[in-house]
Amino acid sequence: MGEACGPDCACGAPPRDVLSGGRAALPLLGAPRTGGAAPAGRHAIAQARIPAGTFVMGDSSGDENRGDGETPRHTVALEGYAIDATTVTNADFARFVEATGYRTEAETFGFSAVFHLAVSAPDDDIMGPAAGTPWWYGVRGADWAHPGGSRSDLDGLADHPVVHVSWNDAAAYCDWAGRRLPTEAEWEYAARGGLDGAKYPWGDQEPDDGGWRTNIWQGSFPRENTLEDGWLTTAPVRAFAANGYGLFQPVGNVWEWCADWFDPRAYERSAETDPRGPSLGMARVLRGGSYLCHISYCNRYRNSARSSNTPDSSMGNAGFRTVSLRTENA
Ligand SMILES: [Ca+2]
Ligand SMILES: [Ca+2]
Ligand SMILES: [Cu+2]
Repeated sequence: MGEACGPDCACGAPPRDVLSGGRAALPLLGAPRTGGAAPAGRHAIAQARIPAGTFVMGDSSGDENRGDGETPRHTVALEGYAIDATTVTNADFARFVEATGYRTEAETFGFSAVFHLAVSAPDDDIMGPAAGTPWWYGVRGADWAHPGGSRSDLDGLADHPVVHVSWNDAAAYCDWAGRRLPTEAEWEYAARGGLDGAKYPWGDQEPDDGGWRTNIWQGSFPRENTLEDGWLTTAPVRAFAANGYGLFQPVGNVWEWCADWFDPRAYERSAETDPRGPSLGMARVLRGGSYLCHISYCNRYRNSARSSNTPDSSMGNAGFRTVSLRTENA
């Protein structure tokens, strides 16, 4: 069960300054980030074409987490766009780093958030459990290439989602690749796969109905995972069937950064056409839930579920997918 985490607690990691014990986290010196100056990169991810159209955004099933602002439901119209069929993989992100020398914020700050059962690091690297969510540890040396800490690597994980990337890191990848992050509305419209008002990308059946349909948690959170879906942490990005638009695992596996600032009241004043969220904020939107979602404490493996974190935060269960630039929209 949820231990110190209440019913409104999401399975994302706490913000970076909470992980570092409530002190403002400072970047290590001598760690300049690059990425903008390199020539545009090759973005190799297969695309799903999303047709122009109108949909009802927000919770239709009554399962909303009220504090997250999944309602009021409202009608949204979007132009067509192309979205990555999968989240950006470790292999994709490695091409970006190799081409640009980019250093992620997990590297420049020197730590990232790792789920306790996924830590692979000497004790000295472990900064201690996070207040309120003791299954999250700040781990020095954890980054996209060392997802469990300094004793881990990417062996066998080339086709898994890149994780430990902050919103700022995701935006840097997009700049290089000639892409952008989806707006929250674009993300939800694509996740729905053409099934209006459904709870999940595949419809209204529960995720274990007829075999597991995505990668979440089974068993007793946060200690015992019975692995019925096959995966403790990340799964390969194509491990489960795609939705009606061809998107793999929009819900489950890893949280996905969106372009928008997060505000739980954003839907009360949303634009009807191509909404882009609040103009200011403290945290960016995360969508889709993760391998840590479980019905007992975080049911955010749903189309309308919302969460957020600060733009410099990173964790082992959040990544991103990208969309075409607006000038390229068909
Ligand atoms: Ca799982
Ligand atoms: Ca996902
Ligand atoms: Cu969750």
